[in-house]
Amino acid sequence: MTHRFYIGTTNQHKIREIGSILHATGCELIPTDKIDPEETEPDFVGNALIKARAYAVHAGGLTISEDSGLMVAALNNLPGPWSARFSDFEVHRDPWRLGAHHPSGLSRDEIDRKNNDLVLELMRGIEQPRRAAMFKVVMIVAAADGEILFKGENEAHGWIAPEMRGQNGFGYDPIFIGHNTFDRTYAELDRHRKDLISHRRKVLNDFQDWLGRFLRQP
Ligand code: ITT
Repeated sequence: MTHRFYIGTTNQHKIREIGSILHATGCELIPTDKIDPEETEPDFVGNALIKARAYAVHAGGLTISEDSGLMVAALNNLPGPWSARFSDFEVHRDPWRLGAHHPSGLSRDEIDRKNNDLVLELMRGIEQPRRAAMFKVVMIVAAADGEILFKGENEAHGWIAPEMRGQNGFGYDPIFIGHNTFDRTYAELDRHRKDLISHRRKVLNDFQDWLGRFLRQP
């Protein structure tokens, strides 16, 4: 039996990873229009709720959305919810915080590279064990009337690599070494390997538990 969900995101990499992880469960993902609602909250949950509601109401059916990002302990958990466009911000030290936002208009690939350069530069001189980091994700399923049916949070722990390595994946994958990836960055992993261990895989395990209960409802 096929279960159809709209997938509300502008990020093709998320669609590929979520689609690949859910493939065996009989879930089919239907891309929506890229309405790209403004993410105005200072946390992942708030922004995930904004996206899920906006996309579900727009699509008119059950919709999966997520907010995710990289949190680096030594940088006061930046880039955090600002991960996607981190290098468009001024970053202040002591305490670490974001300053003014200067939209660069760069493509996703270009800005991913600038984001990685910026994190590596900010981490210069910071040695292990102070390079700890994690990928965080909040995933939501919303109904066409905006009701929230599922909310899951999960994370994958690791640390920031000394330099960019690898060609696979997206975003911060070239600078993130998982605690279980034997010193390889996520971008050096075969995509199936990342799909087995990532924050997205973990939250989708929670999603599948919810889906089982949801489908058994009278
Ligand atoms: P939507 O909001 O349209 O879904 P987005 O890419 O802007 O797309 P987010 O606001 O959730 O999504 O930002 C997530 C950013 O966090 C993403 O652009 C990457 O820079 C980073 N990120 C999230 N998951 C990642 C992963 O698995 N590997 C590497 N970087 C990741």
